[in-house]
Amino acid sequence: MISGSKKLISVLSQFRPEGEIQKIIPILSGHIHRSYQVLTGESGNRQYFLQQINRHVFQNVPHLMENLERIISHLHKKQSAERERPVPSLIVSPDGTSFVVDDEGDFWRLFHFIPNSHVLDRVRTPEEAYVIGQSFGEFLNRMADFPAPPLHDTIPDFHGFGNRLDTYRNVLKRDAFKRAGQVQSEIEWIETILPLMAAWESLFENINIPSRITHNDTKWNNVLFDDNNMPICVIDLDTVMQGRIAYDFGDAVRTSCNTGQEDEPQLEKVGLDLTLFQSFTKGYLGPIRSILTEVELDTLIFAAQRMTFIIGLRFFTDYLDGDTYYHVKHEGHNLIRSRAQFHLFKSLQSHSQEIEETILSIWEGQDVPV
Ligand code: GN1
Ligand code: MG
Repeated sequence: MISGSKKLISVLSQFRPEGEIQKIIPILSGHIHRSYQVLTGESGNRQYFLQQINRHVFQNVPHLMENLERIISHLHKKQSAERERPVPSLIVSPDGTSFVVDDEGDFWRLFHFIPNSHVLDRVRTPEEAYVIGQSFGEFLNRMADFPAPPLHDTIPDFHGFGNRLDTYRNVLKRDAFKRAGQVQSEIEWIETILPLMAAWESLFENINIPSRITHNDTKWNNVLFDDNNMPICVIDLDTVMQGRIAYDFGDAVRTSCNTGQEDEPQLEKVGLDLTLFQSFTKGYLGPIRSILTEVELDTLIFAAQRMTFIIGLRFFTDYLDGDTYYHVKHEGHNLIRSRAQFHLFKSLQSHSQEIEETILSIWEGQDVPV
């Protein structure tokens, strides 16, 4: 029995997947695209991963897909040179393109679903934090010799603080949904943090931080695991472009080393888990030891605070703006997410000494438990 709309089936058939379509199962974990697992073949034993690309977030989908094809091809070459590990792979439609456009102008793509794979529902153990760190570190290492020409910026100035602040200020001024009145204490708190953020930004601009290809969306659920809970590969490659290691490290700490979920409403459950942080950092720094510069190392110390504030500000902005960017489960979801991020930011601030000591002692090779 097929569950799924006519639209999905018509899009899928343009890719000519092998076997008859048996089942289309929505996957609800991402905040941006619409994703589905597709089972085909007599017993539904062939699997695909279908995505409707969010074209409001990614405004030049042909550029995005050109990047993705080049990144996947690079990772495939690395994979055959190293150990045998699957990487995501795209299905090319019979007319030779890796995406199709439907009659409403929406873009779709189809991947092979990596068999027996899953993402964690959260990071619970130091071992998990370690291998997530290692996976993102290895990813950076593999992309370090990515050949010219440069990748397109799929979202311009994606992690730029000035950019995010300008958007916030404009949205707040407009207050189109009349929500600002209820969140005055957050608005006032944000103002108190801005000088610190501005100081970090001017440091970022004035020191010579190498710009390199980074993942830019290093959430723990962008690492795929096998049935033995071993990592398979890094997924969600849409924001892979020029960036800073601090963006990747900071966003991964924000998501993988939090005692609570990203949208935890009970703030007392949210905070930095130092044990997970130690293991994550140990896993992360290993594979990038040969490429990380001293200057980059210094930026890691405030990276988690910077990214947590920026993502919190993005959730908060989207709340004020009527929830148009992130998928939400209910009204107020973005506000809950932003409050959890701001709370985590405070926890990171209160642990800044331990964060610095952990990073430096792992870097200097002193033993820190996994
Ligand atoms: C989005 O696609 P997803 O859910 O992995 C967002 C990230 C945010 C994240 C917050 C393109 O990531 O920047 O950190 O939500 N991706 C984009 O959970 O905006
Ligand atoms: Mg994503």
